[in-house]
Parts: sequence; structure tokens; C-alpha cells
Amino acid sequence: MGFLLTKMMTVFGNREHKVIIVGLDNAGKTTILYQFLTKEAVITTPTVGSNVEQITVRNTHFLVWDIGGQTSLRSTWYSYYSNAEIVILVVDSTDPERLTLTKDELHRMLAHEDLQSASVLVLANKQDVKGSMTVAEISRHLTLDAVTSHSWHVQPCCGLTGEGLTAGLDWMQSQVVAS
Ligand code: G3D
Repeated sequence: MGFLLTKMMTVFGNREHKVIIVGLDNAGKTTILYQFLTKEAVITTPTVGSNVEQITVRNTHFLVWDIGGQTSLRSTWYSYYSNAEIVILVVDSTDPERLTLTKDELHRMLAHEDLQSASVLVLANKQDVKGSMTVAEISRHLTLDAVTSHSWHVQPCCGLTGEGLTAGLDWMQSQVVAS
């Protein structure tokens, strides 16, 4: 993993900013990653590994690690935390039942020493579905107002159409430029 990162940095010359994309299974991670790769505003390179993609947003390079969300894989999330500058948490806005589980995973991540300086982009996905939870509802359920240790932002979006994702990527880019 370390070798791969070093090699990527050499190939692209510029610093790579590591992003991990997490969320429960069925939240829409794969769909959203696919949208990132096809957005006109985003330059992409061929898949680096089975779960790593390189994207460039306004001259800022990101390596996006897609981490599986099934129960059996969640216990391994921490092994990807090292050097991650951005955590993208994809939330299924139509699934209030599992939001408590997401909240627990989020706060476990925020407490991890390797993520102390990471910023968190919450993508409130599936906003196209009637009756889906709003940004305010999701923020409240995730108790984000209590999070003062990390920079965070909740972005409503639709993985199917890509709506809202450019704004999310812009916020992500602004975070690494500001740091
Ligand atoms: P995952 O990678 O987090 O497990 P996927 O999730 O990207 O595989 O998406 C899970 C399901 O949600 C897919 O449906 C996908 O099409 C759907 N989905 C993803 N984003 C959206 C969205 O914004 N709106 C709606 N309505 N559906 C979305 P299937 O039927 O293929 O399982």
C-alpha cells in the first residue's frame, strides 16, 4: 500500500491527497465513485487498483480509496486511515433505521488517532427519492453539531444523476487547499 502511494506520487509529480470513501452497504458508494469518474470537471486516470481511483479536481490530485461497507469489512476500515485527509461518508437518506449504525461508525472513526486532522464530507445520497431525510435531519441524527474536532460538511446529492456531487468535490478541494 505504501509502495503504491509512493509510486503514484512519483508518477504524478504533485502531492496526492488521500481520500477514503466509507458508508454502509447499499448507501451508494460505488454509484457515486462512478459519477466522480465520469464528471467533466474531474480528470481521472485508469483504475490504480481494485479499489483505488485517482481523480483531479481543479489541479488538486486525490487518491480515492473505496472501502467496502459490509459488516464483515467494517472492522478493517481502520487499516486504511493512515494519512487520509478526507473521509467521505455516504449515507442512504432513505434508510433512517440504519442511521444510528452509521452514527456509531462515524464517531468511532473520528476518535481514531490516524484521522485527527481529516475533514469529513457527508454525502446525503438518494435525495431523488420522495420522503428521503433532509440534510438537517441527517446532521441531527449523526449529532454533527457536537463535532468540533473535525471540519465537516453535509452535501445533499443523487448518485444516479450526479446532482450535488460537484459541490461536494469543491468542498473537498477547498479543505486540502486551506490546510
Ligand atoms: P454501495 O456501493 O454503497 O453498496 P451501490 O451501493 O452504489 O451499489 O448502490 C446501492 C443501490 O442504490 C443501487 O441500486 C444503486 O443504483 C442505488 N442508488 C445509488 N445512488 C442512488 C441515488 O442517488 N438514488 C437512488 N434512487 N438510488 C441510488 P440497485 O437496485 O442496483 O441495488
